[in-house]
Amino acid sequence: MSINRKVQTLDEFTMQQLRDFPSATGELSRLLRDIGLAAKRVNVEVNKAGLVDILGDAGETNVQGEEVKKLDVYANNQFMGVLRHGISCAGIGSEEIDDVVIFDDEISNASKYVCLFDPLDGSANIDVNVSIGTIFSIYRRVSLVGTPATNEDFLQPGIKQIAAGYVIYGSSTMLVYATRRGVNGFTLDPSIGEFTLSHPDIKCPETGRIYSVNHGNFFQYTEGVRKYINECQRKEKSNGGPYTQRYIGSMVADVHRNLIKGGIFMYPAIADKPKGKLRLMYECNPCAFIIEVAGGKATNGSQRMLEVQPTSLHQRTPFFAGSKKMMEELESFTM
Ligand code: AHM
Ligand code: MG
Repeated sequence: MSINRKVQTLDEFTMQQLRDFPSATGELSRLLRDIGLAAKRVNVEVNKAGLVDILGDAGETNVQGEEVKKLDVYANNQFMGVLRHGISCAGIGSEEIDDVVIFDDEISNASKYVCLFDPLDGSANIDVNVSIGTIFSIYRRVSLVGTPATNEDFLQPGIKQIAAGYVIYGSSTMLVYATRRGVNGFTLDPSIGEFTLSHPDIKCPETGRIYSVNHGNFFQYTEGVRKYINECQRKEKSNGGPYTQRYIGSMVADVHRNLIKGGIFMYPAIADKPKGKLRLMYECNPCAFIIEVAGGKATNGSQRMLEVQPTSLHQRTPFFAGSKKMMEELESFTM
């Protein structure tokens, strides 16, 4: 059997990147490999979710006061377990866990990174066979390597991310991650069980025709946001309009589509969620980082998302992200 040398796996890709930086230790590559491994395990369970008795509520509420589905718990445990047993992560913060988990053993204390993740985003879509995802974010510790990680290591503004990415469990399973050098997408090839480079050097189109927002909340949005949505609907054909509304309810899927095709994603503040619904550390910052590296823009409505100084692990924020020109168009109505 001939080997297709054009196919580059996630491991091969990260190793190759390492070669360009002979002084690099390989810790980030190992961390990404660990995340890829956990993603593959979660993917297996997500794919058979309709078959086995893993659906339904686990009978717990998470720290946000929301119902926890069994797959959320499974995904959380997989990511936490793989990172704990790996050698490249000093601790984690998870949307499913109240406080950070500091691994505090000799090997973990010697690693320079901490990781934050939303193990399974789009929980409302789990039991209806709609795409869901995992989102992750990697920071370099500010505490001394060799000692246990601290809370401060996690509460860093998004601009400090070393890498961020997501896994989308959809019609195919993809892992997309960004470092400052670029955004690359890998599709899971089930025949060899490896993520393979399928979308090298992703760039977010400068403009697009898709706007993604929960229309049901329309009358709760600020006047500026409502005016912008009206503008999306009224745009003249000669001006690329009218735009198309697409909203899956799994941020990873919405952001991924808009990243590839061009578009804007919005989750503004609403009456009963005055700070928005999405979490700064687990959802918005990683997506903002990816979108920015790909050439797009991301804000909380008044400030660049990545510059927001976090004050608590689970804090929520309004979120707007996407193609640069569409974001500027939005800002002309809201800022
Ligand atoms: P989750 O973390 O409970 O899954 O919630 C986050 C999800 C996002 O993926 C999605 O964009 C949003 O919630 C949808 O919320 P809504 O149904 O209010 O539009
Ligand atoms: Mg989530």
